Amino acid sequence: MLTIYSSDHRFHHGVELKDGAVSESFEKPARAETVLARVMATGLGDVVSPKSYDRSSYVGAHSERYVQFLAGAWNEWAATGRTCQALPLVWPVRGLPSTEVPQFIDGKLGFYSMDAGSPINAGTWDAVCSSANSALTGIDRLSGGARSAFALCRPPGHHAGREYMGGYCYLNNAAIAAQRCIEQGAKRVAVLDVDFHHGNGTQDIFYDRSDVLFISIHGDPAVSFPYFSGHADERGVGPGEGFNLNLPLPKGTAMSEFERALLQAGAALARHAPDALVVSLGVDTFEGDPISHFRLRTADYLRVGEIVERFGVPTLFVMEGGYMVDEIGVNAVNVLLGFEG
Ligand code: SP5
Ligand code: ZN
Repeated sequence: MLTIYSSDHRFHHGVELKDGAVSESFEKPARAETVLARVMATGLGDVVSPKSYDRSSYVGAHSERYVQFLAGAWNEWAATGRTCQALPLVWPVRGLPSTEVPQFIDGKLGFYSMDAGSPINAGTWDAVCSSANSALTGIDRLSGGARSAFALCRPPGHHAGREYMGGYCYLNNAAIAAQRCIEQGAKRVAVLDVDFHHGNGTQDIFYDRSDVLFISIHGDPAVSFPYFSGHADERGVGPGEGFNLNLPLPKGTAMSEFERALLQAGAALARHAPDALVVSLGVDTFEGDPISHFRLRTADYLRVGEIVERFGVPTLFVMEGGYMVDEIGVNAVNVLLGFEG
């Protein structure tokens, strides 16, 4: 299987607020390096750099004004004299009346985010583009006839909605790839999200559409991030009704229950009969993950890949979360090796 990877991800590295203090983000450069090292060590296949794409390729999944905001956010922040990372600290929640975009960067950061989990520094935009471009290059390989590809994206994307960042995500790499697939003529696409966290951003982007089926298996939002989406009764709206499938699972879920959900996802996928499948591949379902609550083991990831292969659809794997840095390489690549058979 071909891997698409850019070392430009290193330009992005941030902090997060945890237990009342600022510390290095769990979402750090070593994550992608570990996965790449494992791709090479196992001889999974060639590794290529992403092609470059115009930023208009991100519009569709995202709004034009959000893409513009992201591209310019660091410069607007730095123009105020600050050299620290940019983080939002105020949000337009229920009850606050204004829906206008603020003129000042501190207000814009809140307007275009869901949490304080996506810091922006001088290199963030370049890294974010390289990540989205990896997914775009991957989907173009599928259009060119490949049966599968692996976009080793960093930063991840599935928490980023049409007009917001959050949860370590900025551009929704999987959604951008799925959207391109449709624009290039596919009638139906599916996104299957197996990251521990609900893919709220991908859901947001495709919620009113019937051409892109979104399925997410994740920790029950009653007790897990992102808390405000991912319930089973979120099924899509308007023409999109019935094309959003959430499969929340309790804390402590191990492979037997996870596998049952995967097979349920497979049945829904078969009914949709997509031309292509994008898998949002998070491995924070691992038993040792520092921020999540499932109990998958290293060998289970081979089985996940095997099951996805049996769906019989050309598949682009897009890297999402996974924070036990010593293990994410083996676990992510096990999915790909399981798929290869
Ligand atoms: C892409 C992705 O996996 N994003 C996840 C973002 C999660 N952000 C909030 C995590 C809060 C978890 N707090 C648990 C602390 C355990 N010591
Ligand atoms: Zn996650």
